[in-house]
Amino acid sequence: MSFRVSVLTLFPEMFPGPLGMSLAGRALERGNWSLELVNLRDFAGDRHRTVDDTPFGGGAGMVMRPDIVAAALASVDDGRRRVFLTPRGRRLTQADVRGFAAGPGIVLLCGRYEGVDQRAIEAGGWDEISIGDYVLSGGELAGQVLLDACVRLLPGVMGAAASAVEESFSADLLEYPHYTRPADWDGRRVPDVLLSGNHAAIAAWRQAEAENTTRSRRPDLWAGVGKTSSVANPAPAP
Ligand code: 9D3
Repeated sequence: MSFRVSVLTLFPEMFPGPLGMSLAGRALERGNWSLELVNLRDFAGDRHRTVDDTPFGGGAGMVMRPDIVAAALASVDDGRRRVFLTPRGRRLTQADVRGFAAGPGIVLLCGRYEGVDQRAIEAGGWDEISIGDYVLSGGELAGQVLLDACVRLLPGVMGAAASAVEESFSADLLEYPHYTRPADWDGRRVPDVLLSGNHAAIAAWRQAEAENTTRSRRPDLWAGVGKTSSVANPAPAP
């Protein structure tokens, strides 16, 4: 029972891209997930394989035709969640990712041009998702970000130890800082507490660091945590 991904795109050569390497790549080879690429241009009816047209009402740029998008979706549709990557979408969260990864798979639509005809988005039941407030050239990289986040959660991909850690630490705090050898690097010393062997003190220091960093860098996350510090704050944020 492998996670099935279908991607509708004008640039199928962009896949698997980085998803063919490392953790996601090994998972793809092992069959934890599968990747089907659908070239939207294959659903054009004319000699020039046209997939876009000028916007009704005027304005710059081109719009992807609804009949092309609908035909491409019909060629893969089997009840999986449908996600359209678009700057107009709601922001992707880890909760969304968990939901996608828990299902049988996902159909992605990667937009190009100024957008996709709104009727195709509504008729197809597409969930509209953005990965953040910056402008990309198209939906393909955003789709790869979403898939990377999903694939690492699939059963058997990360290994039991890492998965258990993942579950117990939900993403409500930023991580504490990490250090390794050498203990003194160019006069920059690792915090003494980490060399002390006092595991309770180390745990308290890490918790305080995580809380201070979250409070100063991500007040939005900190507000969501809905608690004040569980310990005194011996480690001020940098
Ligand atoms: C000139 C008007 N543009 C709005 C700022 C339109 C537009 C910009 C970028 C239309 C499409 C795109 C391409 N971006 C995506 O397809 C996209 C995206 C993104 O740009 N940022 C964050 N998430 C995503 S998901 C898909």
